[in-house]
Amino acid sequence: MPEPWPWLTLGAITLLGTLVTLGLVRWMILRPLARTVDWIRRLRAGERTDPVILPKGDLFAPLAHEVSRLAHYWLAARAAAEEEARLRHAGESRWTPERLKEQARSVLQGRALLVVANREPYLHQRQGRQLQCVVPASGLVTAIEPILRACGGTWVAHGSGEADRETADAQGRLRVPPDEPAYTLRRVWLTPEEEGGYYYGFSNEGLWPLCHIAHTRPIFRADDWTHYAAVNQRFADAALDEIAETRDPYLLIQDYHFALLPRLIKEKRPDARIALFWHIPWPNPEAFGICPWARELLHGMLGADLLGFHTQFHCNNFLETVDRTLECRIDHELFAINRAGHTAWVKPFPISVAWDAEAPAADPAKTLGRKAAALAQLGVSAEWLGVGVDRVDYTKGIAERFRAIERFFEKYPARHGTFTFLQLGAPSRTLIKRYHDLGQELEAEADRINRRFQTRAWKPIVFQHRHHSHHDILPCYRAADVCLVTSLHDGMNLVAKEFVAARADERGVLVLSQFAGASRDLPDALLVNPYDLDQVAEAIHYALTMDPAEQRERMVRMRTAVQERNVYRWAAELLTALSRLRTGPEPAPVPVEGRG
Ligand code: ADQ
Repeated sequence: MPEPWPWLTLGAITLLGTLVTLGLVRWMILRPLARTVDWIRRLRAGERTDPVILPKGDLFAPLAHEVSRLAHYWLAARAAAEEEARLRHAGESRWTPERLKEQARSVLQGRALLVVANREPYLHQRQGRQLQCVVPASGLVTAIEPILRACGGTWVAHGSGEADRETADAQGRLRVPPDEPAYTLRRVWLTPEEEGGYYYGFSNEGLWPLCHIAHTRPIFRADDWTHYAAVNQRFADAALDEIAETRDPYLLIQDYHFALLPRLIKEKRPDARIALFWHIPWPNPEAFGICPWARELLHGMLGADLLGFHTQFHCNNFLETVDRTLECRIDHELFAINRAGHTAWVKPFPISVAWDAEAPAADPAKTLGRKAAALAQLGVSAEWLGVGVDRVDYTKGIAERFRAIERFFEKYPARHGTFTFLQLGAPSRTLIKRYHDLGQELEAEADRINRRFQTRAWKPIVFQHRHHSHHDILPCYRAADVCLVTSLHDGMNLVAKEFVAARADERGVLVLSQFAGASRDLPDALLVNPYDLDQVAEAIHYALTMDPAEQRERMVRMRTAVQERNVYRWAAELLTALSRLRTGPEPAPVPVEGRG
């Protein structure tokens, strides 16, 4: 008879093993599966619920991660569909990223789309040993990206990030956005001399002051022009390379950096539909005429099928400038310019900002708390808060704004100690002396005015001379009683519209320069001439004492305007107008028998 012990031991071990295995299966497989199934069921039932997060190293963690991502996209798609349905039901015609995507798809019908802009939508920087992908704060990226995300395509831009080369292939290409690749970014490499001549020189010391009437003399150097023309050719080569395998591609070219590009591309690819959008003002013919290369610039631009500006006034100036400078046939009724058999159509497209349809209506009572927190953070004690947000640029009228605030305190001594103005100023183009000096000038001007009026607990102006994220800027917009936009000249000015979009509490007053394109879209702002310091000072006083009902009425009307004409509508209208143009040679007139 064998001893019973070994059998008993074996039996016990087997039982224990089975129990442990069952426990493990239950703990590691069945439990997470049951949680995931329950979560998916609740999602399907329309409950908003947090995703299942499994501990690192868990067998199902990668699966749960992927399912969570899938659910995230599904939720976003459902929210968009619900929003679309809601808008259709309400008979509204609000533009959303989803609606833009649909429109872009139906316009393009599978044809290639190419965007050319100096600024890239993603740039790579080094942070210690790590590479960091940065999305520059830019209205252009907000406007154009949804189209490329929806339809694919290519964005050609100057590769300006310090780690850009390491993250692109030999042709300078990479797929973006990094976490959800949808389109190609093609980076064009420039030498420091090329960048100096094309970007800092001709574009920003020449064309920028030429197009803005801000009393800063443009500087035109022959070397800069040579670089400008050569870099335009470099971008044209890259664009032609990208559309080589396609038929009837669409090109959206952005801004004054690329005036020569439309012609360079059209000559090689007459089948391409080309739009050039000019983001800055167009001056009158006399002002533009001082540019030694005025004819070349206009000839280059007229290679486009569609030329877009922010306002009708800029379109009028452009037509008149062409009329006085080049030999061509102009249809003043249709805003069409025919030069050597090719027609370019000129049209206004007022750019705007994104509109967050999800943002809940804010409680005005909370605005007071926000303002108190903002003032405490600035270390001042005051009753009212004003805000200004700009790139430090002489066209933005920041020095004039500071002097108008000084005038306000001269005129209204009772307001000393009660109003503080916060100026966020992002350093910009600092390699150009005029811009470098302006930063210092503004700091000195703020100090001078502060010394005149400040007390121990209060000062009139807080100037924060650095870049801020949109996350930092938003609370300032929301806390302010008044926002000052006093550009001496501005194509549109997105800050004015950002301020309005941020005021879900329907409070706050916008003081806006009559020389900014935005003044056409926002007549309910307090419109001022920024050179008239007394008028701006009075506008500040009026804003701070405005009856809350009037404040609300004005803000509600401005919010409706920005919501209806948001940036998605801008992009959709540009693309749709381009698709509807008749391109190619003009049709011959109907022949009449017997007439030669
Ligand atoms: P910009 O002259 O750059 O654009 P603007 O329209 O005012 O001017 O837009 C500036 C953007 O930069 C805004 O989104 C703003 O929030 C951001 N910004 C400003 N100050 C900042 C700071 N301190 N830190 C971080 N971000 C800051 C050109 C034309 C305009 C035209 C736009 C779009 O000159 O007239 O409206 O293009 O076409």
